[in-house]
Parts: sequence; structure tokens; C-alpha cells
Amino acid sequence: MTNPLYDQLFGKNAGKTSPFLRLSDGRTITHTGFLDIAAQIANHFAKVGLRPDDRVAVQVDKSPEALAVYAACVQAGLVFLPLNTAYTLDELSYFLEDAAAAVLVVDSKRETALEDMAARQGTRLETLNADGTGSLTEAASREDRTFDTAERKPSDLTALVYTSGTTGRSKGAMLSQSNLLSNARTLVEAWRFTSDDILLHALPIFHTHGLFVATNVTLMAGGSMIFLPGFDIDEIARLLPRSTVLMGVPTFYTRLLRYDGFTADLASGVRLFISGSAPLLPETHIEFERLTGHKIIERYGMTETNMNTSNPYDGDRRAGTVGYPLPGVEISITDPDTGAAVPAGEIGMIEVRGPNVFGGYWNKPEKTAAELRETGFFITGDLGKIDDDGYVHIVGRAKDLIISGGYNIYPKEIESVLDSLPEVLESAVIGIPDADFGEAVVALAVAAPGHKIESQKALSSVRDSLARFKHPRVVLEIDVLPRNTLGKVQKNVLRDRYASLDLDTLPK
Ligand code: MLC
Ligand code: AMP
Repeated sequence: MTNPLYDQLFGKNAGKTSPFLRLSDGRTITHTGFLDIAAQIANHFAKVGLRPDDRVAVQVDKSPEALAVYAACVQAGLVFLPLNTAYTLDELSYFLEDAAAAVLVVDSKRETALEDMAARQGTRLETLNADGTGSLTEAASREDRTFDTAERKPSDLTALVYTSGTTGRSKGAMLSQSNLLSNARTLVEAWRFTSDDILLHALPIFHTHGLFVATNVTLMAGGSMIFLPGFDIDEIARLLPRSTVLMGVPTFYTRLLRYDGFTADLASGVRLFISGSAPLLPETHIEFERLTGHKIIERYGMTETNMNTSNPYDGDRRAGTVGYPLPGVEISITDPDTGAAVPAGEIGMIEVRGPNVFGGYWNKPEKTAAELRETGFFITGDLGKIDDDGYVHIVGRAKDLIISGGYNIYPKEIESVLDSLPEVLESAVIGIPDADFGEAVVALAVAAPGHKIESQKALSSVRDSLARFKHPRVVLEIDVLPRNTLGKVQKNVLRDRYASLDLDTLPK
């Protein structure tokens, strides 16, 4: 039997009694202990009738057991479908239906609310709580600690990770074993990971960054992770001296720089700081180096492609750039209208080709055809250039997207909810600079005749349908939305106009 991803991430660590997960309360879980839990969950999934290629949707808090569900899926050939814990029931219902998930694993607090929906979709409900308890682990604890690993080919579907779209609903990016494996191999090499590494893991495990980049790379190297339930600055400061690598979104670094107790001493044992998922301001890079002597490695990736570029381990790590294309990854800069390559050094659409690039969107052939060329190049929607020294710069986005604290927010989704309110004629949602999250969400709305816009009232209407991180900080009434001659709303005009809006003075 072969299952390359299982063998190279998990199987190779079988029998190891060294720690894999170090928890903040001092407990450790060895590689073997972790694989035992995963095998028990895989046995349970098989017993309840799941078969290779079935989708397992998971919306649970971060815990060792939650990570073991990922390992169990890889071992049993099931398709892992991670979901942001902030998603509302409305959002969840779409994912379940679109993916026709065979199982949904949720916190038991959500079980009752989901029973009807799951029954309608024919989805089995299992619970898993932050402390590792729940129906899933209870049933799994009665199972064998060995599982007959399912045979998988490199091209087989391994994970379905949803990304929002500029128009319409979210799309499930189909990632194969070889997408994940090739990227993990490349990153272990690029960032010199070894079994001695201890990665400080404070990211969520429902996105590419915390799941595939941080976890797969550590597993492939046979290293360990200090596995925190979330980002807590005091915990980061306490545990940094016991770590060799920190991976985070730029907010991690701006918060560390603002933290009173953050000194060069705390960072002295760390060999590598990595940032991604959103632009790291050059000021942050420079200030971090001034304080700690460390140059953060900035890298660039996406759900659809895993990691594409990275600043070098040896060599110049340049602030404001995302470094060179990773080995095996091709980057082409093209004219967004014609798709033709632009002259060297000019700004255009970033396109990516390589073994890391996904196979397409789940059940959305027209979206796949629009974004993934027959030549294998994926049209990222990011605008950038390659300078004379070969460094890639991201200079903007052709897609209407806000990135807040590393989470992607598509304005269209919020505008649709606001536009459905009787008091709103039309709306435009933009991102404005924010010291903590990089960008903050602000909504501008034109009132329907005879109405006024009240921010708090409008905001309460998005609460049930949209995840908390997508909520605008404020909904401001505006007389008219600026439009160009083609009638398109000029968001750049709005972004300039509201760039210095003081969000701190607004009610939360
Ligand atoms: C939390 N809140 C956010 C938010 N995170 N609002 C907007 N944007 C965010 N990113 C809300 C909370 O619900 C809370 O609301 C309020 O803001 C204050 O929260 P907080 O306590 O300050 O936030 P915290 O829990 O500390 O979270 C901040 C964070 C987190 C930066 C640690 O957002 C995070 O872990 N981000 C990482 C996202 C990530 O992994 N992205 C990778 C995508 S993969 P209230 O009402 O409760 O006060 C990808 C590919 C690639 O992009 O290249 O990697
Ligand atoms: P996601 O769809 O959540 O995977 O987010 C991918 C997007 O995050 C990319 O298309 C970029 O717009 C953005 N991104 C990731 N890394 C960086 C980075 N280092 N600098 C700027 N933007 C980034």
C-alpha cells in the first residue's frame, strides 16, 4: 500500500518517542502518541461507513485532537475540509451543501443548532471540543491504535479549502497529495527545517498558513511545535525563548513590537521569523531587525497555490519584497487584460505555475477555467513586478479583496447583505489602513429615499449571516458612490477619502 503524503508526513515519525506537540500547560504529545490518536479516529471514520474521497468538514477549536482529524483523513484517504470557527450557521450551511460533506465535526455547543441542517444534507454530525472531549474522541478511544493506511496516488484529492470569491459564493480549492507534498519538501529545504526545530504555533489550523505551511513542514522535518490555542501575546513572549521558529501574519510582529516586555533577549534563541498571508510593512521589517537583530523572512502564498515565493535563508532578505520564486515554481507577470507577458520590471498580474498549484475549484468548472490557464498558470489576482535582482514585489490587488489580520474578506459578500436592507439603496465596502490588522473594514452606504443609515442598526443585520472578522467597523452614510464613466464604483477614490478615518473614536 502506498500513500505518499501519509508516509512522508506522518508514517516516517511512527515509533518516535520525541515530542511532537508541546502544550502551554506543560503536557507533551509524542509523535507516536499523536499517530495513535489519528489511527483511532481513522478507524472510527471507517466503522461509521466513510470511504476514501468522502469529505470531512471540520469546524472546531484548535487542539491536538483537531489536528489528529487531519492526520486521520490523510491516512484514511478522506478529503479534509477545514472551516474557520468564526463562520456563522448560514455560512456553514453553504459549505456543507456545496461539498456534500459526509461528516461535520463541530463543537458540542453548536450541535443542537446544526442537527436539522445536517439531517437535511445527509451529513453525519460529530462533536469535538477545545479540551479534546466530544462524541468523536469518545468513540475513537474504543478503537485500535493501528489503521490500515488507505492507498492514495499523488494526484488524489486530499483537502478542500474554501476561499471567498470576488463574485458569488466561496469556492473550494482542490489540493492534491502532490500539491501539499511538493510544497512541504521545498519549504523544509528553503527554510532549513530539521528535527531539532521547535515551531511556536499560534495560528489557526483551518487555513493554509497554520495547517499546511507550519504543520506539514514541521512534520516532514520530524520536529515539534509549541501548540497554542490561539494568539496570546503574553504566551508568545513566555514561550519564544523555548522556540526556534515563529511563523505568523504581520499582526503577530506589529503586536510583538508594541509589547512592553519584548526584547532582543527574548528572540535570541530563535533562528527564524517568518511572515506571510498579508503584506509586512517595510517599517515593521526594519523595526524588528533594529530591536532583535533578526531579519524576518517574508514569503508569499495562497490557498490555491500554497507557497510561491520566499526571501532567501542565506542572502539578502529585502523589506517590502516577497523574495524569489521557490524552486520549481514559475512566476510570470502579465498584462491583466491580454494575458501577454509584460516587459521585464513592469507591473502586471502575478501568475504562478508549478507542482504546488491546485487542480481547480470543486464543482465550478467555469471558475476554474477563468483562473487556471490550460498552460497550467494560475491567475492570482495579485499585482506585482520582478525587479532586476529577481525579487518579487506585490504592489496591489486586481481583485476586490480586503486582508484583515491575515483573513481574506470579500467586500461583495458584505455589500450583498447591506444592500438587502430596506434603508440601504446601495453600498461599497473598503479596507482602510489599520495599525493592528493591516486593513480594517469600513462600509459606505447610500440611504434609500426617505431613510437614514444608522451604523449600529445596519451592523446588527450582518451579525447573523457573516463571520465576526468580516463585520465592518462602521457603516457610514454617504450621498452618492463615486463611479467611473463605465458606472463602476471607484473604490480607490473611497479608500483615499477615508484613509485617515479614526476608527478608535467609533463605537465598537
Ligand atoms: C479577530 N478579530 C478580527 C480578526 N481577528 N477582526 C478582523 N480581522 C481579524 N483578523 C475580531 C475578534 O473577533 C474580536 O471581536 C476583535 O476582532 C478583537 O480580537 P483580538 O482578540 O484582538 O484578535 P485575536 O483573537 O488576537 O486575533 C487576531 C489574529 C487572528 C491576528 C491573531 O486574526 C489570526 O490568527 N489571524 C491569522 C489568520 C490566518 O491564519 N491567515 C492565513 C490565511 S492562509 P470581538 O467582537 O470579539 O471583540 C493564506 C495563505 C498564505 O492567507 O499566504 O498564508
Ligand atoms: P488566501 O486566499 O487566504 O490564501 O490569501 C491569499 C492572498 O494573500 C494572496 O493572493 C495575497 O493577496 C495575500 N498574501 C499572501 N502573502 C502575502 C504577502 N507576503 N504579501 C502580500 N500579500 C500576501
